[in-house]
Amino acid sequence: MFQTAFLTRKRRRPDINFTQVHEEVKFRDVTLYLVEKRMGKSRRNFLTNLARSKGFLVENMLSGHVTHVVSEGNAPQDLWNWLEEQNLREPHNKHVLNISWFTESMSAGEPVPLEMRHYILNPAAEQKLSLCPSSNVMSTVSPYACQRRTTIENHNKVFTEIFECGASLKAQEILRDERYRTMKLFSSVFGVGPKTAENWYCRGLRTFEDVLTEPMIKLNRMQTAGFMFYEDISKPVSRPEANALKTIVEEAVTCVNSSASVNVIGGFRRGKEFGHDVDFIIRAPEPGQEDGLLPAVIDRFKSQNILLYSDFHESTFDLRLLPSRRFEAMDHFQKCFLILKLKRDQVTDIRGSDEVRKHGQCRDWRAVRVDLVAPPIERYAYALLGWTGSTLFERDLRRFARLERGKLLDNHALYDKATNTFLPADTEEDIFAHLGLEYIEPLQRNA
Ligand code: DCT
Ligand code: MG
Repeated sequence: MFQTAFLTRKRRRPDINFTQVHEEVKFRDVTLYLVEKRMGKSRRNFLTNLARSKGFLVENMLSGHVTHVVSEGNAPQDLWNWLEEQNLREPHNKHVLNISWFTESMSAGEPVPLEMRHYILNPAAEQKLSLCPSSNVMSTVSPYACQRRTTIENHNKVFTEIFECGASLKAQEILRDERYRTMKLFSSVFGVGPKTAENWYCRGLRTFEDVLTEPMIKLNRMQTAGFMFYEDISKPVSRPEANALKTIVEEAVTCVNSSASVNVIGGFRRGKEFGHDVDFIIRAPEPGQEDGLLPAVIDRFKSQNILLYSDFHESTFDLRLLPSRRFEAMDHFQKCFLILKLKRDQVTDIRGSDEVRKHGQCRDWRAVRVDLVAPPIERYAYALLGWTGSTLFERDLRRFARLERGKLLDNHALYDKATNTFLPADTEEDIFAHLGLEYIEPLQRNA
C-alpha cells in the first residue's frame, strides 16, 4: 500500500528533488543550478543527486541564490539568450560554467578553483568588447543579442528596448570586466588562488590597499610573504640571476650531501631567458639519500640569512598508490617553495640584475621565488621530465601515452596498461623510447 501511494505521488510530481533535505551541505558558498536544456531531465536528475551526495547544494530553480550555473551541450549564444530570458536581477553575479567544471569538482569531491577555461562567455558581449570599445551605448548593442525583439511592431518601442538592453548589457560588461581585472590582480599575489581572489572580490575589495586595511581579512603565511615581496617576485628572473641561484643551491646541497647534484628545470632548462621563478631538481644517487635533504638545505639558507620564506612538503610518494587518475595534480615528491634573497654582487652578468630601490633606498638584494624537488633516484627521470615542462608539452605527452600507447604517464612513473607493469627509466631518453617517440630536447619542449 505504501508503495502504491508513493508511485501515485511520484507520477504526479516527477521532479522530486525540489529541496535538499537528505544530504548534508558541505560547501556553503556554492549553490549550483544545472541547465536542463540539452542535458535532459534524467541526466540532470542523476547529476543533481550525485552532486548532493557529495555535499553540494543544488537548486532546482534558477533563483537569486544560485552562484554557479552549469550547462552541457548548449551553444554559448543559445545559453545566454535563455539566461537573459530568465530575467535574473543580477546575472553577472553568477558563474556560467561548462560541465567540465562540474565533472572535475565531482571527481575532486569539492568545488575545484575556477579557471577561465571553465567559463561559458556571452559571445554577444565578447564581440562587443572586441569590436566596440566606444562608450556610446547605441554602438555597443549587438544585433544578435537583441534580435529576438524585432518582432515588436512599434519601432519607437524597439529603440527604447534596444537602448535599455544595451545599457544593461553594458553595465554587465563593466561588472564582468571589473571582476576579471580584480581577480587577475589578486591572483598575482603569491599564495592567493582563484578561490581567495573570488572571496575578496565578493567582499567588495578591489585593491591591495582594500585587502590590507580590511580587519576581517587574515592573511596566511604564504600570502603575507606574497604581499611583503610582491614587487620583487612579480619581476621576471633573468638567466644570469638563475645561474647565480644555481651556484647558491649547489653549494648548499653538496654541503649537506657531497654526492648529490643539482639541475635547473622548468623554463630555464627549456632555454627561456626569463622566468617567474627558478626551479631545481636534486639528484641523490643512492636510494633513500634524499630523505631529510631539503630540510637541511633550508636550514643552511636560514643560517646564511638568505631565507625569506619557505614552505616544505614532505614526500607522500608511494608506488602502491599508482597509477593515479589525477594526473594534473601536484606530485608526491619531497619539495619546497622558497623565497630567497639574491645579492646583487652574486650575479656575475650585471645586465641581468637591476638595482633594487625601495622607498628611495638602495637595497643590495632582491627576493626570488625558488622551487626545489628531491625525488628518489629510481623516479628521477620521470620527475625531471615532468618538471621540465612546458605544462602544455607534458599534457600532450600524457595524452599521447594514454591514447596512442595505452600507457599512463605522470611525474612519478609510466604504467603499461597492457602488461600491468611500471616501466623503469634511468634517463628521459628511456621514457621517450618506452613511448616509441624520438627523443625531444628540452629546448624543443616549449609547446
Ligand atoms: N609542473 C608539474 N606539476 C605541477 C606544476 C608544474 O610537473 N603541478 C611542471 C611543469 C613546469 C615545471 O613544473 C615548472 O613549473 P613553472 O615554474 O610554473 O613553469 P615554467 O615553465 O618554469 O615557467 P616560468 O618560466 O614562468 O617559471
Ligand atoms: Mg619556473
